[in-house]
Amino acid sequence: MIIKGVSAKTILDSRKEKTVLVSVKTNAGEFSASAPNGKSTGSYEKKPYKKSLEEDIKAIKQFSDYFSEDILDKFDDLRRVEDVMDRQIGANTLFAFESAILKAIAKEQKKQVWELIDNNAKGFPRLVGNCIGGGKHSSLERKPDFQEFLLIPNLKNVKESFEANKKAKKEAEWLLKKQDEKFKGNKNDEDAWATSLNDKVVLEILKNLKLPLGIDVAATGFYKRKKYHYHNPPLDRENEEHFEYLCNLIRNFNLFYIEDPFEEGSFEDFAKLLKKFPERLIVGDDLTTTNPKRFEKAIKMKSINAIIVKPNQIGSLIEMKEVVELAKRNNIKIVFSHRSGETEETILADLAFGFQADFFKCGITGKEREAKIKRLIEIEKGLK
Ligand code: 2PG
Ligand code: MG
Repeated sequence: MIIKGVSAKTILDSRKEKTVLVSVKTNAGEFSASAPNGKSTGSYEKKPYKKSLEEDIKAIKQFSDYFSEDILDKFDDLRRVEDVMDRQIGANTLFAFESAILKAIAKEQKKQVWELIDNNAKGFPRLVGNCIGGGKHSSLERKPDFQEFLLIPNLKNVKESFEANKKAKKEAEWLLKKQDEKFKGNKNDEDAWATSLNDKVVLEILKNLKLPLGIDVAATGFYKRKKYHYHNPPLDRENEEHFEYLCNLIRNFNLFYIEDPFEEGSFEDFAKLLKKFPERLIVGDDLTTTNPKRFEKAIKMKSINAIIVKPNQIGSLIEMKEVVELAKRNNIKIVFSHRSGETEETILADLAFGFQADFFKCGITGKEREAKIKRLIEIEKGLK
């Protein structure tokens, strides 16, 4: 496949914030891909744009005919693109560019994107769906301190799990209406229910749904000057108190999945929690930011047994692949994940399936998130 031209433009994400869409022209036609935006971003994420979105758009156009002599025909050929582009554009633009290239290669070879990664892929990831939200993703004044309350069905296939999550989310709406007098069906950034109830009451409600439960504490979001500052109810917890509080919740609500339980620098606290609960998933997101260096440290310190993979945290799909390979070598579960500001881009499903992720964290409802889950179901159907 040969790139004959590259262009980029601004589009809006599900939060109506600007993001980038990159298009490549090739013999097989024109292919586009867009990048999402995070809000509770880890400080070790790569910058989404080198200077600004607008500057990235200008920069990428300057390379419009740069690759016209280069034949790109497999996933690892992205390395050649990165050797040139890495210093010119930010992570969002690089991810969108590389995704558009993968679509073009796949089309030319009459393949699907996931087949460029692993022809023999078969196992499908388990869905992780955000049902109720608080923290930075909720605009309510009173809200849970944790960012996400997640449903993680363990059913026969993706389709059934998707149906189960949608049904459970409806049931949660009804339960919220009974318990939260202010609740009128409000939604948060990820189309999860936005409630004014606190963490414990939310977990009490979700216990009724009879599905495996998880939380994304996104603890960096409420950590300042060595304390975790809870608002609902207001209480500043020292490290040790926060640790004990989480241990109690994990036991009482039988939490199966715990993402970012501590702020992003707390490799030791993660390790302590994992030691205590080796049979649960202790998941790194802001801790590891899809960065091989951060991940190596987490492996060395035995901080986590699962890692979030968000391609636009790092931009480079080659480095993302390194993260996936490190995870597989060290027996760490892989969770491919959306961002809170999403587009209708579906390549995340192909990447998750191609790289044989264990989990796919992508909300439950909302057209941007459903598009990705539906793409995964389409792959599943195609394999039958
Ligand atoms: C997270 C994500 C997605 P954001 O913390 O896991 O749910 O949020 O995209 O805002 O970083
Ligand atoms: Mg997270």
